[in-house]
Amino acid sequence: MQNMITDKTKKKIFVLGSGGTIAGLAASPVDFMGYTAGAAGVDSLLNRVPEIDELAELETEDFCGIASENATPEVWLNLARRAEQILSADDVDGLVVTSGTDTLEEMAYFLNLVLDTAKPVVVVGAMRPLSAYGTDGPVNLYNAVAVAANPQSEGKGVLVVMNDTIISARGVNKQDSCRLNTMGGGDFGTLGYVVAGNVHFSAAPCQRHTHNSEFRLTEIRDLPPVDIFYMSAGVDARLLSAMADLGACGVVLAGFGNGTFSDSVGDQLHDLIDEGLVCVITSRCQTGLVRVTMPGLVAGGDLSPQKARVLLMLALAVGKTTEEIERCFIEY
Ligand code: DAS
Repeated sequence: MQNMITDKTKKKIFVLGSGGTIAGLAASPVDFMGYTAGAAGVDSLLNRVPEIDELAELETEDFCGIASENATPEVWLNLARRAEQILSADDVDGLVVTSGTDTLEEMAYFLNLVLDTAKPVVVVGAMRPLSAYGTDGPVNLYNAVAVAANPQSEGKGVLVVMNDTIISARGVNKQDSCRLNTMGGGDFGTLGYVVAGNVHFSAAPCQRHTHNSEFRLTEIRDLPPVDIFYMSAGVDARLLSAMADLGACGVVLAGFGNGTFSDSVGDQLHDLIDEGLVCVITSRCQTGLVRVTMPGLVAGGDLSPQKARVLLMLALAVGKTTEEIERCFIEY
């Protein structure tokens, strides 16, 4: 379903599909779990909300049709390269990426760090498959296009739109396993609302992103392995050295509270740092700031463990020193 007549009074928004529940299909409209993620193409999503054509001139492409629990850093890299190609076209005013929700926050933050653009980029998902009663996908997509076509969205970095809410890629996190309001922004991630296509911003991101980022795709061949070590009472610290043995170039520690960990984990961290691995300390807590709790560690600030992993992979990919990585965790 495309506009046959190009209406130049409208922005041109490109919709790139990457799978997920938003494109999920199940045999029954009351089956919210047993669906095939990514089974429907972007055009069939658009056909479910024909009014979307009034918002913008649309062009579509199905990039991939995966469940995002199977997304990898390589998928992010390839999708980012395609996105940057699309955004480089003079007649494209913005980009919407449809995605699964399980790793949406990591992919959105990665795009936020590497896309060299000031054009609006909006990532959108859904919690109910396209085939379900009350599916949230079509309205989320309608709202995502409205945000991408809105001049106020320019220069704000990658945005996530779900459940009538506009959230920064840096601040967004999936908070609920199954409900429509799953995407939260923590303390500083929620930037505004979009209700039935009506966009209202109340905040803007502070950290560096997109056109103001130093990370450029042309300098990134691949993303080195970085693992997350999740603290729990009595956890076996040897798992950390196992990560190094399996080739991790860096480790993100999801510490307790303000970044604490057991003595045995501390001893292992010392060994990893001596072996040349970069270790970033974050917290299991949903919000709050983490400072360095042991010399040699890099403070993860208020980034979640999974977001810190994205930033550390990028920094290592372009050969940043530990001191430069400390700066990156302050600026991004
Ligand atoms: N199937 C999961 C995914 O693709 C859930 C979802 O998309 O919402 O991330």
